[in-house]
Amino acid sequence: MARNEVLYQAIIDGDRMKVQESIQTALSKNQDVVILLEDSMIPAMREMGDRFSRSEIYVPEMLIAARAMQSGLTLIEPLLVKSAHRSRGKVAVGTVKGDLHDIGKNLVAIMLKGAGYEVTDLGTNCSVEKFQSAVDSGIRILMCSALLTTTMVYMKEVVSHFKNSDVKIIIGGAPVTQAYADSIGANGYGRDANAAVQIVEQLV
Ligand code: B1M
Repeated sequence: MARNEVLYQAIIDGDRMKVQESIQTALSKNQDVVILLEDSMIPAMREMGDRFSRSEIYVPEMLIAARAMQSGLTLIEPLLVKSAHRSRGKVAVGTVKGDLHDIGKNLVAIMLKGAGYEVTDLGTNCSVEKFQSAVDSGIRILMCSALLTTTMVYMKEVVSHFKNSDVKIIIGGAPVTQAYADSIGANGYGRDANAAVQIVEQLV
């Protein structure tokens, strides 16, 4: 399906109302919600990153676009989370210490809920202690997200902390790669939110 230009532009413009309107219009025409997400919403955020790299926009514009994106995600979440009758297991998701990016992490949480997992969202800026608190509550699968090259290194600390335990750690985020996951001894790497769910299924 071609990109939904109205939705794409509304995220870039940070126009929350228009984001919601265009999603509703698309859904009323039976357009696929996953395609809207992958072909229009995520590319809009990528475009904002490219503009930021070229110094055409600054942090406030990125933030406004992120809020518009999040308002769209909130609207489509119930459609992505199909009703699961029985819990398939518990996982915790969090963006690592020093990192405030949460859209990718939220998407991972939504997809996991959709696949029937009970998800504890630890939020952003998660220290080892925060991940430990999830483990103390009985969770054995931790999902760590990072969007900055400066914060992805913290994942190594999380992995080291749980090294001699039965806790499984899956990592992901734009700068993260399978090679990095292997190098720090993580149990899995997800290229995107769907891949993250597949890795959890394999571990469970
Ligand atoms: Co920031 N930012 N940002 N930013 N930001 C990036 C990441 C950047 C690439 C932009 C750029 O320069 N082109 C750049 C990082 C460069 C680098 O490290 N190499 C950057 C920078 C530099 C910064 C600041 C340092 C800017 C500054 O202050 N000077 C600052 C850092 C703040 C901090 O965290 N301490 C900053 C701040 C912000 C905002 C707050 C303004 C805002 C975030 C708002 C929010 O999240 N609530 C923001 C935004 C919006 C972006 C971009 C434009 C978009 C990120 C996004 O939401 N993408 C981003 C550019 C880009 O990504 N191209 C950028 C959409 C989202 C769906 O994708 O999160 O990648 P993503 O998630 C994907 C996959 O990565 C994967 O699944 C998702 C798709 O299904 N995934 C996982 C993610 N987590 C996973 C976990 C898994 C598995 C898969 O398993 C556990």
